[in-house]
Amino acid sequence: MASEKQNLNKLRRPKFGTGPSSRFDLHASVSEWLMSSDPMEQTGDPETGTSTLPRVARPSLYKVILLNDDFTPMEFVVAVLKKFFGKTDGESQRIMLQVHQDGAAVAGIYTFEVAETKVYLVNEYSRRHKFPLKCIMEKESAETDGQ
Ligand code: TYC
Repeated sequence: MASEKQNLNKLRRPKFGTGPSSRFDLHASVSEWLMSSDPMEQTGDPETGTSTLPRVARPSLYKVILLNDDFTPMEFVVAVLKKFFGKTDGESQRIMLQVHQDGAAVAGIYTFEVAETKVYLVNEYSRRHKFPLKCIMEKESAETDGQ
């Protein structure tokens, strides 16, 4: 009868791998390496409670701003706010009117790549519909936004 250890080995080793260079061993080394630099692992001094966890910077944020013009229909701007910025009908009406009255308004705040994509999609969508609606992005400034 097989010993307990032999039974355990049978369980751990998949059928396709036998020798030391098996896929199973490669898997084990890769997971070991991955976990060796786990940033979630508690380091530092447990006595003093001093943490040496790596500090992770918060990404910069960018305002996506819609600009006013004299030709784009109000309904088109409302539709853009709903389609590309996920705004409700009421919120879209409010933002559109703010752009109409003040010349510009923030449609949303995103990380760089998301903001860049929204700007591209909105400008392309407006161009294809032959409206001059323009969308720009601006880095959120620490001084002026009270952060
Ligand atoms: N000013 C436009 C009009 O009177 C409406 C408009 C609103 C256009 C917002 C652009 O981003 C805009 N038809």
